[in-house]
Amino acid sequence: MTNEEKRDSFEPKDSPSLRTELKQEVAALPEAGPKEANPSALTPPEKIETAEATEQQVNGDGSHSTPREPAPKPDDVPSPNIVKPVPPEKQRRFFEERPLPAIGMVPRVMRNRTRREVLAFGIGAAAVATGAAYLLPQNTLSRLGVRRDMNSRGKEWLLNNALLLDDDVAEALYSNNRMVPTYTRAQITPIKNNYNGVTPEPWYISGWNLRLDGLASGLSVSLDIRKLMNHFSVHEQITRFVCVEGWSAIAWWAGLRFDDLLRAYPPKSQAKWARVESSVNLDNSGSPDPYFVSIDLATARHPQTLLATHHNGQALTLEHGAPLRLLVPVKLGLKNVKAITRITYSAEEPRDYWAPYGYSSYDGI
Ligand SMILES: Nc1nc2c(c(=O)[nH]1)N[C@H]1C(S)=C(S)[C@@H](COP(=O)(O)O)O[C@H]1N2
Ligand SMILES: [Mo]
Repeated sequence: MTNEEKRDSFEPKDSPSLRTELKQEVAALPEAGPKEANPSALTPPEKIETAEATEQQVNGDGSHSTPREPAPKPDDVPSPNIVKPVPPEKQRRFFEERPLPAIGMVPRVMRNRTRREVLAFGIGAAAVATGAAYLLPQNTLSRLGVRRDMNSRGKEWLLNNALLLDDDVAEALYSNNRMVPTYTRAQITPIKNNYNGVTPEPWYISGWNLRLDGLASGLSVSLDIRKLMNHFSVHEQITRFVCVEGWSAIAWWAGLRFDDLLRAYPPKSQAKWARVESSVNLDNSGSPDPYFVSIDLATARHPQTLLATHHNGQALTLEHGAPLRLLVPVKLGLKNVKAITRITYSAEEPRDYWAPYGYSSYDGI
């Protein structure tokens, strides 16, 4: 069997309605004319050469921006039978969201930027005050309970804690009611395969199931894809996917809500976190390298957080995480675990694959 056949044979045979429906919707995608298929419409990230970018590359410390994830090339664009690149509509309605320019930024720059934006948000003023307390007027400082005559150790403590504080501020600002923008089909853009290591071969597909641990029942549950697709309603959404490396894509996903899974298989009462893992993940040389992230349960319950089974109307390809991936548009791409094999609920925040590389584990956008 070829990989293609294996993938096809794995798809549940008894959910024709969803599949036909999704296929039909794909057929409804507007045709891209020859001019529109021009790769220039694919908005490749602009290369920004900053001192920091150079430093990051020279260090080559295995961090997120090293050659393990090469810059997107035109070849990374999915073949046109998956999704036809469609340029933004010529005339946008006034209130419609404009696409953000894709800007290449190294992770560190991006992290700082995210922080700055969080801080600029208003409540973030408290975090700014923590970092630069000695610049603020005395009455503001007193309100914050900070004495102006701080010694340098005090300042150092505040600066160190400012970094942690803005994750907290971001978390405090988080709301399950705040939706990320959704887009029209005409705004869909190509999305690259961003497996940091080697894309896994389809060997795991036929025996795949999702294991759940940390449940209220105290049991381990294994669900196959048929069960997941038949027992939960399907939600679809076209949302922006943002990678910390500085590219983003507008993509159309469908799958079940993480929230529905949580309701059907409730976690133990103390649980506040989910560890979402792909045990079939490979490193660059093809050796096993499990990929895992922490997701707080509030984020997991967000209505736009999906366990996606489909992309652009078709079952997920290996490149995008067949048969089930996390789609969490309120978080950076790196939290969107592909080829999930296991979800474990816990009271304490679990470890995150990227934490040793200096990433915040919050990774909100
Ligand atoms: N299993 C697994 N999931 C993963 C990754 C990975 O290396 N392995 N990379 C993450 C990163 S950094 C990004 S940006 C997205 C990319 O998703 P895509 O390949 O579908 O574009 O997947 C995320 N999920
Ligand atoms: Mo990423």
